[in-house]
Amino acid sequence: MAVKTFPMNDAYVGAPEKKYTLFMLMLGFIALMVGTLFGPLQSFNYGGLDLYPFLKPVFQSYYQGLTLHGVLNAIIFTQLFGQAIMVYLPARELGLKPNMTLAWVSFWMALIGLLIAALPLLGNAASVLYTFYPPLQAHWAFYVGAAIFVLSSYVSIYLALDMWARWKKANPGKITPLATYMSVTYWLMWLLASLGLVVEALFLIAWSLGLVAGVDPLLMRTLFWYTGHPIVYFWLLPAYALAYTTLPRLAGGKLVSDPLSRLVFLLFLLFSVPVGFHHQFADPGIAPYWKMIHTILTMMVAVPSLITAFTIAASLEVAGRANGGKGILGWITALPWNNPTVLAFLLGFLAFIPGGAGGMVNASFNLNQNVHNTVWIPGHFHLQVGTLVTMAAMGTAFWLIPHLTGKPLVARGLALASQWLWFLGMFIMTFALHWMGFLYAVPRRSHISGSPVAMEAFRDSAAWMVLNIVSGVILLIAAILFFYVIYATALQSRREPSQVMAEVPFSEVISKPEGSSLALLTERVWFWFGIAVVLVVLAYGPVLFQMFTNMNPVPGQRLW
Ligand code: HAS
Ligand code: CU
Repeated sequence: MAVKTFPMNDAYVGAPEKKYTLFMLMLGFIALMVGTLFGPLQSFNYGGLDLYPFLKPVFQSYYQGLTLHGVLNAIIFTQLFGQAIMVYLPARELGLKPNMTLAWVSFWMALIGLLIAALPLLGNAASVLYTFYPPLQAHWAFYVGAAIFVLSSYVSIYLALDMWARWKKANPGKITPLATYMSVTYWLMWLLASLGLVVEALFLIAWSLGLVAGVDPLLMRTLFWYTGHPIVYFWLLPAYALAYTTLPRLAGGKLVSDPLSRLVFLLFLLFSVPVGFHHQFADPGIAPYWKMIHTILTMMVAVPSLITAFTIAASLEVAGRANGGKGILGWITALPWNNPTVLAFLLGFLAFIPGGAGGMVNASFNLNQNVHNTVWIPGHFHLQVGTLVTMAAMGTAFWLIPHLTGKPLVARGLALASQWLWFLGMFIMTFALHWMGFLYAVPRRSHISGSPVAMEAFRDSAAWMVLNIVSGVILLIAAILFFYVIYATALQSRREPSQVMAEVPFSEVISKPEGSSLALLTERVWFWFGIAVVLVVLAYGPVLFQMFTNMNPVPGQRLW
């Protein structure tokens, strides 16, 4: 009888992509950990409690803390998570290895870019917040580091497309497997979406090096939001891909429809980009009809999320009924709430419902006037990226780290507690922020706790402010529990063969792609990519042309 031997001390023999994925993932979680530590300081600020004076001389100001919080959480962590998941899922699904040399190139570019950008950030020479609106001007190293970091994602685009092309060649005429389809459309969307940031980075680098005397703030804002809206789907779609391809199985059921799931990713490819003016409703210099066109296109890009709400809820119902759930709502209690991964997704999606509804308010041209630049907006996006995306990443880490390392999850109870607390903390905080913004117009990105005048002006919102303090404490505890669990898991010396052999828990599907005309239609990826490019040219071309030919350059300022 053949005996199966197992290399106990090297989980990566034959699967070097596991090591790459682990490194990307853990670098992302380190960024998230540092960024998250500044979170409670922000919520305390909106609770009227200013702890920043105690952090001197290490950290200089609220704005430095806010920049670190935004850059590390929203730009660094999210991209690294995408680079881990959206390369690893297709590799496993297709049974192919990514080009490992380039995979490591992307890791080192990300790390080096991050370190270069970190120096001015930590030295308070780049406290320009994560949107870096000129005329605020950071040290050149911040822009150069950020550019190298973002360019590392281009290597990931190549990795995914290369695996897809190899598979296509070996399987002519076949429909691309689902996770790979999601990865391909995701990376193509990012290829198109990132162009704004790349062009803006060229201007900002030249400006900060003194090669040009000024840049046009409106043009820079427009280039930023060209990327800045679709970037939110760049953060979201790895969470969606995991929700489609693994959550139904983890919950004990099946994905209801493969073709419908493809359609979702195709719609994101088409509509993610030509919508950026919904961040610029208050900006002068863009005619209202262009803003209205972007409002309509924004409503289009909510459609794939509404389809997702249907498909994921239906798949969860299948799971709940398979687990013995009866009646109209009995399937919900029959879901495996005691599985920390499933729990994280369920709670994350629950938060995404009000977050999505708030997004529609923001996108409605005229309603936006009531909430723009108030703390309603951070309330909105902490439900979206701070809750769903982050919880999907945390929940996935609970099976992925054991899968990659062969080391079993430690302290499962604490893992569960971390997710309940994270959800509770985010829910309380975002609830308070929405009302403070809506009822009292409390401004976002403002060091109100450091200003007696502001505290007096917003006295009426004191009850909501208390909730911010409470949520900051809860979130801090949640973060400590979560990071303890993942580091204790990854750093232990125990490995279990069963964990290393475990497959990615890909879901089975009920409605398959074979024979589906919808699936065939979505398979023409390059055609759809071409349509996406045309949409972008139509929605942005004339406005950008006008801006590029009427620039009003201004010199840089350092206001902090
Ligand atoms: Fe947003 C501002 C509009 C989605 C992130 N957004 C922001 C900012 C960020 C952000 C970071 O139109 C601030 C930028 C800054 O610094 O200035 N957003 C939208 C719209 C959507 C949307 C229409 N946003 C997101 C996502 C984000 C994100 C996703 C991150 C990941 N947003 C705006 C607008 C602004 C804005 C304006 C500018 C405001 C201003 O004035 O500055 C839509 O994509 C939302 C669609 C979502 C839905 C929800 C579907 C529900 C689902 C859950 C199903 C539940 C299940 C649970 C399955 C329609 C999928 C079952 C559970 C059981 C227990 C059974
Ligand atoms: Cu947006």
